[in-house]
Amino acid sequence: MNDDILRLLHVRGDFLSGEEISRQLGISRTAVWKRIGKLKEEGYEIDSVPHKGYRLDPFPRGRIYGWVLEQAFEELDSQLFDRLIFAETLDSTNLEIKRRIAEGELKSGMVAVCEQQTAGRGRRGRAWASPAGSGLWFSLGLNPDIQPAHAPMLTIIAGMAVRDALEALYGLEAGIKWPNDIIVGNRKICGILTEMTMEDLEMSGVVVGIGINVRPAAFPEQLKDIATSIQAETSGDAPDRARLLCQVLSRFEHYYKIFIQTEDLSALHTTYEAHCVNIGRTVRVISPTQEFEAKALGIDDMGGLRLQLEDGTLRTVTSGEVTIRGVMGYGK
Ligand code: BT5
Repeated sequence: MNDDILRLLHVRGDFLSGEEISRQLGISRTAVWKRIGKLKEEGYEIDSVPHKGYRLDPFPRGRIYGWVLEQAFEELDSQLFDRLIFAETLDSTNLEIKRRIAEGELKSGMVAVCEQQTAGRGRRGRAWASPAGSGLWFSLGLNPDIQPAHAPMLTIIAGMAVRDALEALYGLEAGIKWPNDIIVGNRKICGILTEMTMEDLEMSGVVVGIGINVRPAAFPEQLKDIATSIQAETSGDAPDRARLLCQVLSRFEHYYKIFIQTEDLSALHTTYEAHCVNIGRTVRVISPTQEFEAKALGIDDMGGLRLQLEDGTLRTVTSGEVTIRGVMGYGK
């Protein structure tokens, strides 16, 4: 928390008069008033009541407060994640975790969260729209003792964790679109980007980046028919992002412990398939070398999508673009 007025209001936890703030900080009351106005403009939810003073909303929805996140993270008492990093603005939380890994800061697991990303990333160099106040943009840094080829399975686990959290907290019927999208009503509410970091030809860490749209945002025109958010789907209050983060982390940890025992999805693929929207539908697979349609049957223990071609041939794809007619604007 870099603003001393915010710190005072947070510590107080109730109304604090302008006079008291001006006394404690040694600035004039006009200066206090002006700075409060600026903080409000920046999105801090501060109540001003005549004769009582100012109070910071204890349940802020419009923006993420670092100390609220920290408190929720401590209460989570995770065995996997030992560190939380919060910054107002980052280029990308995936890049932030990669920098921390390069600095040797990764122990068991770390989490980086920010309010806005200036260079949010999707797969294959695509951009991820990450404006302030509208999403939960975060990345997990992990150090699993697994083969690098198995790291992409963490995308599957993260998808399951986000889906569970959306259902548990908001009653949303979210589906997983293999491999890395979470959708609600045919629109994308969350995307996942898993990357590896290497050092001396060894895997030095895995970064799982998760972007969840929380509130409707001024998205670029081309996303209007593709994207949705928790608030748009629930018509409720703006979701509490600290709570959402902790719910996803706790579900992730649950599935991660199961995954790490066998280093595959043998104990998880049935649960995954129950929520995977591809299953039973005709999908179009687009790879750099070919394009074909097939029926999706399920996933295998390595997280690949099992397919049946029109002539009955069975095939498994491990990566690539897979579209489903009518989902996320495809084929409309
Ligand atoms: C993804 O890529 O879906 C992975 C997105 C991962 C984002 C998180 S946020 C925290 C962490 N830090 C990062 O820098 N990234 C991760 P892909 O499957 O390639 O989908 C990208 C496509 O989704 C874009 O080309 C757009 O069509 C669409 N898109 C972009 N922003 C979106 C948004 N906010 N909501 C829904 N769709 C979006």
